[in-house]
Amino acid sequence: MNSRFLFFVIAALAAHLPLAADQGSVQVTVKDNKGQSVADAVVSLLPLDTKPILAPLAEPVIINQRDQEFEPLVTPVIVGTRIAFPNRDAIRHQVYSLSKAKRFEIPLYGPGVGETLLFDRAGVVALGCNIHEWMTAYIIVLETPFFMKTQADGLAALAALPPGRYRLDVWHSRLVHEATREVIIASSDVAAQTIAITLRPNTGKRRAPDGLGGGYK
Ligand SMILES: [Cu+2]
Repeated sequence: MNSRFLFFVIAALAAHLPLAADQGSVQVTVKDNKGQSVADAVVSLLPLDTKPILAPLAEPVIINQRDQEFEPLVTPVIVGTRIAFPNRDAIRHQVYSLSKAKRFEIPLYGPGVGETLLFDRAGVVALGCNIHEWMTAYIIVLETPFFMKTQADGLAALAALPPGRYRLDVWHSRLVHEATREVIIASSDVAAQTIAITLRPNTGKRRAPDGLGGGYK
């Protein structure tokens, strides 16, 4: 192959490959109506002009049961993801959900990996434990690969977004009103969005009561 031909082929390929510069990003800051940063909110972007490629991880995502709590509290996943619920405590738990997106009950089980379940419907799955009524967690099953959970600073930064129109949604377990808006992502651009949400007061006990001494065995 002569070198001029090779150069031509490479140049032609480069012209058709999407370059990094053709992708946009967005930084979303979620605050409550008092201006405080909100952690554990899920920011997702659903493309409105194209169907996103949904490629769930091959390995199950893990939600632990540790010290009589689910960990993490909030787990966003792509539809079609499998999730395992290992019990890291010395006592038994009984994980269940009554949510429309996944109704299930795993029989009482002790320390170990337990069952792995497939989450194949979009929606919010609220988890509970039949033994320890304070145990709560949420799985957010999404029909888009573009999502992120906010950290303590309320920030979710999403990169490598194909340019176009998106529906931006913010979910939080104590959200009062739906928080959604349309955004346009342009290439090599960082769009900044600040979203103020109203939250119900946090009345739920998150941690196991002190001195419970192991609970149900
Ligand atoms: Cu439990």
